[in-house]
Amino acid sequence: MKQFISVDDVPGVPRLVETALGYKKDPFKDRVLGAGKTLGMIFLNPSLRTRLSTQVAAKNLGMEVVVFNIDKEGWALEMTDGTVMSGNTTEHVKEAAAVMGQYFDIMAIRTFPGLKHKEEDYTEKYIKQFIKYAGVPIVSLESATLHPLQSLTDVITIREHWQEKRKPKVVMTWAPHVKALPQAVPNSFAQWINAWGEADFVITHPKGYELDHAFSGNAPIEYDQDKALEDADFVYVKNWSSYNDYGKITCTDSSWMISNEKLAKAPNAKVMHCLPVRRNVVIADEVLDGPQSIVIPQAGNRVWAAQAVLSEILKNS
Ligand code: AN0
Ligand code: CP
Repeated sequence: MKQFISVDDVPGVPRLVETALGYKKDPFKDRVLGAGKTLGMIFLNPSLRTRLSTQVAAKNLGMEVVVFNIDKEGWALEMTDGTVMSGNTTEHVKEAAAVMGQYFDIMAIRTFPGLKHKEEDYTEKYIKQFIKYAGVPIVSLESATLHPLQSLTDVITIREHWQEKRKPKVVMTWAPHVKALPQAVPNSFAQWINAWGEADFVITHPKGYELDHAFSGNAPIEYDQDKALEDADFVYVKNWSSYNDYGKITCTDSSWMISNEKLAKAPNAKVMHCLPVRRNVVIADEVLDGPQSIVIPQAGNRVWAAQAVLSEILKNS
C-alpha cells in the first residue's frame, strides 16, 4: 500500500481486517518493522482517538512519532496555488509539506472540510496538496469527505462481533446534533461496507440527508427509521450535515435520537458510534450505558486498524 486515503488504496479489505486482528492477538509481533522510521502526525483539527491510537500503533511497530498541531503551533498555511500571499496566510503548503516530508518517512494528516464550498471539500483539495508536495506516503486521519481509519475499525468490529453464517443486517442511521458535522464518517462507512460486501446494508435518514452516491452506491435508503431498524444486527449511529443543501442542518427532529424505545425493534443489535458522541442528543444514556453498546471496544480497535495500515505502508517502502 502506497497511501491510505480511501478504501480504493486497499488491495483487499478482508485481508487488511485479518492483519489488524492478528495485531490485536499479538501487538508486538512486528516490533522492529518500523525501527529507524518516523511518523509525522499533522493536525489541522482536534482529535482524541485518532491521535492516540495511531501513536500507540506506530510505537508497537517500533516507529518514532512526532505530533504537530499545525493549526495552533504552526504558521498559517496557504493551500491555494498561485495566490498572492498578502493576506493572513504565512507559509504555502508547497514549502510546508515538502519540508515536513524531509523529516518524516510517513505523514498522517487530519483536515476537516470547511462545509462552505462543496466543490473544494469534495475534490479533497487540502489532503491532495499534502500528497502532491510531501513526497512521502500519506495516511488520512480524516479528510474532508472520508475517514478510512475509522471505517476499517468499524469493519473489524463488525467482523469480530459476528459469528453467524448469514450476513449481518447493518443499519446506518442519521441522528440529531446541534452542530453541522462533516459527511466524512458516513461516506466512509458506506464506502467500506459496500467494498467489504459481507453485510446487508441499509441507510436511514430524514429526507434531504442523502449522501453522495459515489460513496453510498446502491445501498438502499429507508426514510422510516423504525422500519429500517427492524431486526438490525448492528446499528451504526452518526449525525451528518446535508450534502445537497451543503453543510446545512435541515432537520432537528429529536425523535431520531437512538433510545431504548427505538431499539425495541432491534433487541439483538449492537450499537456503534465513532465517538465523540453527545449524550442524550445523538444517543441516550440508557443505550450508551446499556448492554447493546459496543462503542468502547469499537474505539479500542482503532489501534489495530492503524497498526495494520502502517505495517502495509512500511512493508511497501
Ligand atoms: C467529527 C465528524 O463528525 O467528522 C469527527 C468524528 C470522528 N465529529 C465532530 O466534530 C463532533
Ligand atoms: N472517532 C474519531 O476519529 O475520534 P477523534 O476525532 O477523537 O480522533
